[in-house]
Amino acid sequence: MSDTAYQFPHRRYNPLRQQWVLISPHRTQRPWQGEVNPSSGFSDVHYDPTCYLCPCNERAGGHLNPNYENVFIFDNDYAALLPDSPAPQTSGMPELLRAEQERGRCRVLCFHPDHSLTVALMEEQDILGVVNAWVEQYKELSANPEIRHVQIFENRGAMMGASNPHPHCQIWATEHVPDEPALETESQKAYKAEHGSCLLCDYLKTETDAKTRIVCENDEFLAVVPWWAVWPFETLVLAKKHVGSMAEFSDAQRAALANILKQTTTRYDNLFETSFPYTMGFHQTPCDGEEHGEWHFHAHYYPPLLRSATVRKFMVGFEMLGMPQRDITPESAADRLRSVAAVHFTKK
Ligand code: H2U
Ligand code: ZN
Repeated sequence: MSDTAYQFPHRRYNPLRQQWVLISPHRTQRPWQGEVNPSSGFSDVHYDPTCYLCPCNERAGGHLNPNYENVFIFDNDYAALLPDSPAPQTSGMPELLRAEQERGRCRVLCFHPDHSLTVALMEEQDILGVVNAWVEQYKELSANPEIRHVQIFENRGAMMGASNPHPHCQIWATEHVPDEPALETESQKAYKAEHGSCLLCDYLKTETDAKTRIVCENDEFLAVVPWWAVWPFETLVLAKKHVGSMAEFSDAQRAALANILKQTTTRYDNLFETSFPYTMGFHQTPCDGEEHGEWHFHAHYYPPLLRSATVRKFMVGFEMLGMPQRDITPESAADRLRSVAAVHFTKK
């Protein structure tokens, strides 16, 4: 497809989610009289006595946080999953009303004792400490025979529903593989069976050759606005070597992951000179006891902002009832993320 063809509505295929996305580049021209969200500013509060994640503070249920100095991990006081929830009573129920037991664990991981920091503002060495903690958590939780999948994710900013600005992520370990990674497993397996190669290794090569959607990279990781991006400034961070999970990372890959996360979030912040909101998370090998040679480690960033720090994209209307749609092309989004400074604007 030539560059001019991108100017007209067309649809693109996402082979990981087996889903089409409608691209309507001209629609950003339309006037906006809808909601304008307050922009997410930066905090200069390093310790907040009312924050339930700051060191030495009290959490729900009277738990006291230690005076932690780097990362701090605890079981979520409002866990969505419990290790010992019993099977629901289903005998005699109509066939269409299915339910299953779902045991699991939910943890919260604080990245740093400083309440004001974000990944973009943290020192790379401290982000490496977070990466090491993720690896340990993934290893520990996936060794549990009742756990089939470990989802590590971060909700950043009030716009994405984060309940607290203190830098943290969540870890949900579940008895079943959730729908998104289950779909990606199926897609990667089917691709490997058909082509004899890895879907994301082949995609990585395609993007490296094309160059137009690359945002940033280092020796071990590549960040691109994927061909099939749904969110305006969505990025996909791909391991350059075929590796299924963090558990297999070398020291160089751990350090490089810390680096690419800082690079990506810095560019996000620089785009609208704001603390850029997003949901991000890692997709990696399920721990369901099966061989998963098809799995290729990656991270998805799903940020909601569209045209400024205050106007977000809504997934409503046609997108809820038909299919996802985007207004700016992935190529122009990548171009904009590439052209902002690589160094954080507040630290110039
Ligand atoms: P989010 O900002 O992504 O919502 O994560 C914060 C989590 O912290 C949330 O899942 C938990 C909430 O249940 N939490 C506690 O475990 N203890 C508390 O005292 C408050 C919040
Ligand atoms: Zn705090």
